[in-house]
Amino acid sequence: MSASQLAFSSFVLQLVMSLNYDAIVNHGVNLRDLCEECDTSTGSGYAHHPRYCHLFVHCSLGGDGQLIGQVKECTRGLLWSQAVKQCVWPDQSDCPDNPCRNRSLSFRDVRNCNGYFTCPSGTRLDYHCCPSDQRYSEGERVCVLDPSCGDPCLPGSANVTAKTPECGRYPVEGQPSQYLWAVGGRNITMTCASGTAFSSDFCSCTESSALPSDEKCEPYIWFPFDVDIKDQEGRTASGGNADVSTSQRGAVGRGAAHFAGNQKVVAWAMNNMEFRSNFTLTFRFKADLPDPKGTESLRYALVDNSDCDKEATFGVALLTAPQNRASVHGGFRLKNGRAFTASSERLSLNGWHDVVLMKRGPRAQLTVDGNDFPIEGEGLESDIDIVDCSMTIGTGTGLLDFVGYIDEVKYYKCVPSQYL
Ligand SMILES: [Ca+2]
Repeated sequence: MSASQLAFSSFVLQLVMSLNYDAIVNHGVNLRDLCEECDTSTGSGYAHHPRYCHLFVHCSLGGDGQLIGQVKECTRGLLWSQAVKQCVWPDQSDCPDNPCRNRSLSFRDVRNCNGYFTCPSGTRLDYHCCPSDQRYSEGERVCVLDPSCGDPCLPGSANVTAKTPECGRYPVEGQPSQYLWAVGGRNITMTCASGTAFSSDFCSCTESSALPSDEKCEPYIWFPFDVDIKDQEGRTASGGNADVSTSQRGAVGRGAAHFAGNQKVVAWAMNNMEFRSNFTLTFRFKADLPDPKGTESLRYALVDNSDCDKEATFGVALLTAPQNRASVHGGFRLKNGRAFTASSERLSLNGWHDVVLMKRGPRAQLTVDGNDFPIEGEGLESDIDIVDCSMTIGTGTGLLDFVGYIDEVKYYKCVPSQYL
């Protein structure tokens, strides 16, 4: 077969697979009708998928003002919850056909005709494959003969539900082909095979061309808050009810998100995100709070990932002090079960302040207005824990709602060289 024939046949295969996928997920489902039920007051909203618990519908307003519905899939092992509008562990999903709530249920893998999910434990999904030449029949809940189903059992898909283990490896600055491996409290320098480079995302050495690249560290999510509350990088749907201040006078809140005390911005895609040990969060803020009289210290949310009433695994908060002073408090909760934090010195309560929270392997620090406050302790090389909560700006579990302005929120899956 010539190269052009090969390219053509793989194109046809892709076309068939995508037609097949669309036919399955859209079968009998009118996305626009579903989106009519959505709250799209912030520009986009979410509806549950009526056939499959691991799918959901992202509804957004098109340029013509019409609602557009797109079917999206949860990360493997998770199911959609319409109550909290995010993908959650299966036993927490309110999906009517949730097999973890009704164990007689199962559902097929929409990407693979012979794959299907069950939930015998009641808490986690198990993935199965039918024998070759068979497909999974949802109606009968058995594998049935179908030679037209040629999908292979997807490699690695049988083991999709457990929390990912510690990576324990992190990059070496300026040395893409090396990584550090934390073993027994020590770091060993390892070298990747020729032609490969270390990727924090994959926790392994990968072909250099496939890398998101730790060399060129760009924001993964960026909220400039200049005209709306959307992610400039287009990687996450955001929701919330903060407003973007566009006041022309009094530059105080110009082009920044304003939080009136019961407001927030949520970055949905950071739900269940694997941060590993290579993390940077930067933003600036200006509180608009009354002088905290007396000695009582009040704790206000700035940015963290505790939007689902769980403990944050990263976060920055503002602690007030008497005489219009405050300190910034930030840190991480890691997979080894330990939490590490640092506090800045006292600052003016209602001034603009720049914040950087970073972690790379065993090194972490909070930086406020250019001053570094190291985060230290034994076990700091562990990865940041994973939690089924999104990043939330302006509110947080156990914290008072922020009042004031927050701007230029950036999350990087790496550490830009200026912060190392
Ligand atoms: Ca801005």
